[in-house]
Formats: sequence, structure tokens, C-alpha cells
Amino acid sequence: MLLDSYKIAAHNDDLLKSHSNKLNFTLSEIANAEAIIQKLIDFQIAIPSWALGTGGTRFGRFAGGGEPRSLEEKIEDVGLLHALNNASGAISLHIPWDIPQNYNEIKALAAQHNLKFDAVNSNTFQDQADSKYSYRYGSLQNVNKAIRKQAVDHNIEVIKHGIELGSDSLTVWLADGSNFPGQLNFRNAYENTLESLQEIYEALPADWKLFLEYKSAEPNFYSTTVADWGQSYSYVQKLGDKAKTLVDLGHHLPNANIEQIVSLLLMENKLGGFHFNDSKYGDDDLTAGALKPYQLFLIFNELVEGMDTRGMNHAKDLGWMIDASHNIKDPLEDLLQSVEAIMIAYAQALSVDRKALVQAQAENDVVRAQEILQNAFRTDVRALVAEARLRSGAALRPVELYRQLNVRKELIGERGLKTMATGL
Ligand code: LRH
Ligand code: MN
Ligand code: MN
Repeated sequence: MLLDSYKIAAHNDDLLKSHSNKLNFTLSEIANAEAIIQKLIDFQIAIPSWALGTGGTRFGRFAGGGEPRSLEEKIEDVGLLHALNNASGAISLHIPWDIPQNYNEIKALAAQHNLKFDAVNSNTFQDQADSKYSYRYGSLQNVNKAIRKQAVDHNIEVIKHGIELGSDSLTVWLADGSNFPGQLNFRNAYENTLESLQEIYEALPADWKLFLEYKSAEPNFYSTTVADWGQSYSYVQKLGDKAKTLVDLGHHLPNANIEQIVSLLLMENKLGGFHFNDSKYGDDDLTAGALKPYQLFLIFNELVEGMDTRGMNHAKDLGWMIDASHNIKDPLEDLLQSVEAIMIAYAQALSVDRKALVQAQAENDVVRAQEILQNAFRTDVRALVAEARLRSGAALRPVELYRQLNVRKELIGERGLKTMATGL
């Protein structure tokens, strides 16, 4: 399904007056508003190919219908999002959930929707129908060399798909670990994993990056071999410049100070990128900013400060991606909400009075420092995010237009009610 641009224009025309009033007020409130709008126009967040269908838990799955049945339909769905918000210009594939059959056709379809291919993701947390060995006791860490080799080969295969598609990074997330004390020799598991990662790293093209994602627990519940940022850092440090740590916001032990982790990884030049989502209990994979918007803002605050002091390009130098699962919401609506929340946090962080903050910190003026951050967080920047969309031909209110156009109903008409997308 392709969105007619005149429908977007008509929607924007109807809302223009009320939008202009809000925008003018915001412009009068925020000194660097114009610069913020330009940064928002440039900012893109990749959509994971595995989040376009209804997710589920081990207790059940409640599909809403019209889910994409193929990689082509997933690309079309991301294209829809991008047409609505002009901020979702890339898709991240998880292999083998999504294997491109004909690279040229897939690339042409993506180009038609103005989409790029973001990081490619390997999967050694599930056994594949045609694979010789099982990952029951781990993949890159396995005590059996032949199993490790199978997992390494799979990662190299994923890199090859990525090269064909024009991607430039590989994300490795390992479910490896142990369920019971005594099951694993931690150091052997570490060394095996390092050796396997080194073999994968060797296969990376010169201009590629390898992102090593960490996660505190699940599916293993006693130990995880890449469990936190320190462990990921220890590996990527040994691998080389192309290897970086990937922060998935839902992968920490409760109350972890994620913004501090982000700040230090940036300082070490080892921050690769993000999987955005929100959570209350664990890897809940809920809509970004749904529960802890202040935390999201504080993370962006560190990013903006750390990237600016290092002369980094906000849009290009890190991998920005959503990693969410939608159990009860329409996945496309949920993804639009996540992108919006991320853009709001980013815009608020860009509006922080940095000079004043530096001064307050130098003077140990704790109250002032807190006021500066909270003032930025409490300023309504939604009109700036909407203006960025308006200027790039996208919709002022994407979720509203999505509903007005009955997109889900149309997709159900095209694809049927009982469709099932591959993924989480
Ligand atoms: C693991 C994870 C990782 C996987 C994705 C499906 O919890 O966050 O990024 O690739 O979920
Ligand atoms: Mn993730
Ligand atoms: Mn996760």
C-alpha cells in the first residue's frame, strides 16, 4: 500500500492554523528552535523487521490482522511509516527471520519507499530447521568447537546478505549463558565467545561495524555471557575499532543508570547504537517513552553533550533503532508513537541550555543544574517535531492520519485477517 502525498497535504492543510499557533509559541520559548528543527529533519530511526507483526508472550498471542506475510510487505509497512513521519527511513533485518531472495528487487522496492538497510542481525538463539547442531547449550560460547563454527559461519552469512543490501553493520546478540550454577566455566565461556567473535570480526568489510548487544538475563536465568555493558566493553575493546557496544534500553538490571553508561561508552568511543523501547520489569519491549520519558530525555541529554564535544554527527555516527514488541497495540501505530517519543526526547535534549549547565556544574549549584534539565524536559516541543515533519512532506499528526485513512482495515483487506509475520 502506498500513501498518496495529496492525502498527507490535505491532512496538513486542515491542521495548519492550530499548528502555526503552537509553533509560534514554541519558537518564542526556545532560543535555538530553528537549529533543532533542522536536526530533527535529518534524524532517522530504523525500524526492525521483526516488530511489524503482533508480538506475544509464551502465554499467548493476539494477532490483529493484516500483518506482513513477506519481507516485501514488511518493507511496504516501513515505507508507510516513513511516508507518515519522514523519520523511519531504514529497516533492520533479522536473519533468518527475513532472508532476501532477490537482492535487486528488494533494493529497488526499498528505494521506491526511500528506505535504507540498517544493521543486519544474526540469530543463534534459535535452532534453524536445516542446521546440523543445536544451540541448546549456547552458540559462540559452546564447549563444542563444531557448534561454535556453525554459529560463526551463520554470522558471516549474515554479513554477506548485508553487503548485498548496502547495510554497513552487524548486530550480534547472544542468548548464551547458563541456567544453573556449575553448568558453565565462566572463563572458558568468555574465551570461546571471544575467539568466535574474533573470527566474525575478521569477516567484516573495512567500513563496517560490529555491534555487540548485552542483556542481563533471559533466556538464561543464572548467567549470561554478555550480560552488561562492562562485559560487552571487554569484548569490543579486544576486538578492535570496528567493534562497539549496543545499548538496548530494556536489557539492564532494575534501576541501572543508563544515561551514565551511555556517557562513559561515548567517552571511550565504544558506543555503537541503541535499541529503543521502554520497560517496567525486564525486557518488556514497550513503546519508547511510555513509562520513563525522563530517563529517555536524560539519555539524549548525555548523547547530545557527548556527541557535540566529540564533533560527532547526530544522524550518522550512531545506530538508532527501535526494538519493541506489540502485544496489544497495532504495531504500526505503536511504532509511530515510539518514533515520536524519541524525537521529543531528542528535541528536548537539544534545547538544554548547555552553557548555563556547565556553569552550574562548575559552581556546584545543584538546584540550578536540576532546574535547567527539568525546564528543558517540561517544555512542550511537540510543535517542533511536527514542524520537522511538515517541512519534509510528512504528516503533522501521523497516528491520526493513519486512523483517518483506515490503513489497518485496508491492510487486512489486502492481506487477510489471519496473517502472521515472522519475528518476536
Ligand atoms: C534480545 C533482543 C535482541 C534480539 C531481538 C529480537 O532480547 O533485544 O536485540 O535481536 O531482541
Ligand atoms: Mn535488542
Ligand atoms: Mn531485547
